[in-house]
Amino acid sequence: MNDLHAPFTLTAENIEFYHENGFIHLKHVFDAGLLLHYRKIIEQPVLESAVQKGDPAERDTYHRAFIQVTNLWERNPDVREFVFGKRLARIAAELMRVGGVRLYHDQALFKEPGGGFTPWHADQQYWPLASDACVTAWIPLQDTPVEMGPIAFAPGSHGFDIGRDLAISDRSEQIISAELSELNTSVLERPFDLGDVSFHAGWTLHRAGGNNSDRTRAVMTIIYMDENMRLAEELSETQQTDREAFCPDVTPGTVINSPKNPVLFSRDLT
Ligand SMILES: O=C(O)CCC(=O)C(=O)O
Repeated sequence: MNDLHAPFTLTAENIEFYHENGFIHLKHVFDAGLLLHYRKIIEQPVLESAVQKGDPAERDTYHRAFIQVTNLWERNPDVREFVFGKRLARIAAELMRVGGVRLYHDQALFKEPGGGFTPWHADQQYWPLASDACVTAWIPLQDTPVEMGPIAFAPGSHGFDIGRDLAISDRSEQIISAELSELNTSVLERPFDLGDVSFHAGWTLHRAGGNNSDRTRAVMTIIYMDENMRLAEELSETQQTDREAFCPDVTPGTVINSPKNPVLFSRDLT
């Protein structure tokens, strides 16, 4: 369990890479056995949700891409222990060069066997956050070769003003992929070994291929934000929905410190 909390050494090059590219894929962040233990706990509610969603072939592109269950930490004390782990939270703070981080929310993303691709998008358009100091840890719960649909990134795209108003859909896939091709941007799609974790910034463009295997691609994500993050003053309809779900009763312009947004790691930077 110490592995959940003990510091992971990030180099200055790692932090520089994150700022330049808007993401980083870190090797061997966790022991495989630890993640297999948590997979058993996390998959229960996700599999129940998959049954309720019915036949993937009859869903739209978004719902064919993955089964999504949010804030599992509120349902299960063992998931809470995982999500409250200090190792990932410290990495998030160090990558963003902030003193500490709060939880925005967690989210399991399970791609079923034969599950569809995840269209190009940027996460932050959904989030009611006043700054871009937010990051998602993407934690696969098995080895994830390319045929299972690992997350893929457009390096440097956190600096592009592309598709920032597009919800995850066939349209976001078409428009963003066309604009990235026009800019000759490379796409980084790499296999993940169990224990690898990637971190991507709120505005980084990313997608994932379909799951062309006969196994479920189980992934847990944790979204962190600067501990001083404020609720944006003006919210789109989508951001309003997210605000009600993930930081209710927070006043626009004030620090997002609802009970759903605990500080998970903090250090003195002075
Ligand atoms: O896991 C996926 O298919 C997509 C992941 C994603 O969009 C995210 O974590 O922000």
